[in-house]
Amino acid sequence: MSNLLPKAQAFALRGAPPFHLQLRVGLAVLSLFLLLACIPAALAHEFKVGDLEIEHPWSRATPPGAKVAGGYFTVINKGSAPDRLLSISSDISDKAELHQMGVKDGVMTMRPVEGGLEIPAGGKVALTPGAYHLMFTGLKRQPKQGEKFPATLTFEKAGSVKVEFAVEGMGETGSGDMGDMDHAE
Ligand SMILES: [Cu+2]
Repeated sequence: MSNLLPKAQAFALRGAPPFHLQLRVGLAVLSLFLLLACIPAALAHEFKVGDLEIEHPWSRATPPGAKVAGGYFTVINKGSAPDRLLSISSDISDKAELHQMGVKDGVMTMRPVEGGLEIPAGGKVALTPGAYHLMFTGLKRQPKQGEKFPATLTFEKAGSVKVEFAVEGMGETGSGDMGDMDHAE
């Protein structure tokens, strides 16, 4: 009895935590490590340039022989001045154009956006099927589901940024289907 107490005190003074605590800390560190290891593949599909964040660029697999593919993402402007998406380029196609969907005389049409697409200060613009979108025209090959292909977006103020478009399934339509739309090349 008189021996146990000084030992316990000495133990406490050395500051070594009890074994079950060490185990818990060890497990916490391990699970944090595993969590961080998994994030880049699953979630971190986001790109930054200047005050802009480009979230989840995605495209769609295309049938053999298709000459166009859509491109979609969201741009968030955290700055206090508007910016403008001016151009897009990618090795996957000859050209990439900014398109705008609209209804003219009851018919859905799309036309190129002239002068770039404004990203308002403190605001965001979503490029989605059925609204503003990118059109990769003159495809050199078919994007395949599950792959990512690189592209470069150029903004008036923020400059250029390399992004990767994640290719989703052919049936992926987002908020509206434009699979039957005729795309001028
Ligand atoms: Cu289009």
